[in-house]
Amino acid sequence: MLSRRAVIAGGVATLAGSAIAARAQTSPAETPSAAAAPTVLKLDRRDIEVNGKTASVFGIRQPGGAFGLVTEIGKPFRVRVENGIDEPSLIHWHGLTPPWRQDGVPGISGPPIPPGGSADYDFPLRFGGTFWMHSHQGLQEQRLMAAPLIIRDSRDRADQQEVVVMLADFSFTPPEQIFENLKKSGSMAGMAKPAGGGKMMMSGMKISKGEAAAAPDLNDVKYDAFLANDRTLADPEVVKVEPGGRVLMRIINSSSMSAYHIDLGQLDGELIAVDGFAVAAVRGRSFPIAVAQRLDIRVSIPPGSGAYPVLAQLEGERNRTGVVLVAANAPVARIADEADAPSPALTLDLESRLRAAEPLAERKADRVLAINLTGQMAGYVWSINDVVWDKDVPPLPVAKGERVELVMVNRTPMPHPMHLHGHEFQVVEIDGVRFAGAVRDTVLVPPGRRVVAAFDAENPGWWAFHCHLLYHLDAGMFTTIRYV
Ligand SMILES: [Cu+2]
Repeated sequence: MLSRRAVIAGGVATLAGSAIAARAQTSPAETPSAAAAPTVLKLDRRDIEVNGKTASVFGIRQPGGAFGLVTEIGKPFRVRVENGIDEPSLIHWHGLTPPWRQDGVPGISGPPIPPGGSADYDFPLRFGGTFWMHSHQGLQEQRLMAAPLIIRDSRDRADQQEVVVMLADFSFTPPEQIFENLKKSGSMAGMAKPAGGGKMMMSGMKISKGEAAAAPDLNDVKYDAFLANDRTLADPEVVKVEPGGRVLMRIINSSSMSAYHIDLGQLDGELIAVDGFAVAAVRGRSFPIAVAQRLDIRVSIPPGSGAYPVLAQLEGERNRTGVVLVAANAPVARIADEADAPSPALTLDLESRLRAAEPLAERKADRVLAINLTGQMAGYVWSINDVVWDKDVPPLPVAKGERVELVMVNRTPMPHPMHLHGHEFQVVEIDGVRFAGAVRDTVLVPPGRRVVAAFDAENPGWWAFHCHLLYHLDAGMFTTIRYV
């Protein structure tokens, strides 16, 4: 079944003439100069092995085989995406601030790329850090159409090794079937449970903070495996590191629906950036990561030989995945893919402690937008301000140059990681307490909580703003802002 967004996007492509439209994604003002050839990123199918079985998934690779892109600040983002799969696709540069026509959201920034077609991108990079790229077309992200996007900058150090860890949730069930099952089981859950109990929550219903925090609804989808760089703990990636050395872990949660607790085990870590943006360093051995977020964690490797698993445990469950850092050829013991005990749900405890290294300028909001996160498991209906997205929903009003505050209040029993396209925002309030929180692009809003994010409207265009849980966004927890 085609998803609603695929249908919308398909409509646009048909109107514009898909082959021409895909090439027209770069406006004349942004035409790549002849000076440097673009980096080619090819979308294709590939096989990986999961739980002893072969799985056909998507991938985003350069002709040499590298996944995604590593570039550096000062270079333009000059990329050609070639669609080598047998369906339309479009790639979003998660966390970057391109001109809106290059943002990679079908039906909003432009049409999808038809099979065999390509699209060119060329824009300046405003900042460095750990980002990622993923398909915004239909449910392709669940089939691993995602890759790292690393922009090196002056924060990176020559004496530090970098390890990129991409987390993903994996199912042998096709995503379209997962979505259908959610709609069916959601409606059955709705019939079986009284309103306000379990997964049945009418939108707009008031829930107290304590009540919601007591029993959040987690993990709609039961996955077959959790992957770190495409592998499970049965055969994890083993990375050689220097005894006594420093390692920057760039952790990217590319999962469709799953949040984790990063567990550094015996290693001391320092969280130095979230979603690419520097924060005042936070020391620790455990850090939460919601869907679509990134954590840059610097770890110190002890002297001598040793094997150091860096694990990601699914919130609310025992399942885990991860990689192993190995110094001086230490033997690597088999790590169980389940922890001894379930982990707690993610909270805002870390978020409320984060402080941006470079906060937005102090400024009163010119515009405050109420964003109620609404919906219900019955029928799997998810919405913003009780409106299920379709292309006719009017964009939220914003004017160029304004300081805008998004007041997000979660009126459902599920956590929602909210992502704004085209702008970095700053977390400036949690439940009435103002503070100069992290600058980032995705923030978790747990059930019953209120999170306020501020941004400056300095990148005119039409931008998506949505829950990053794939099936929530596809079900309609999605809206847009538009200004020129
Ligand atoms: Cu959601």
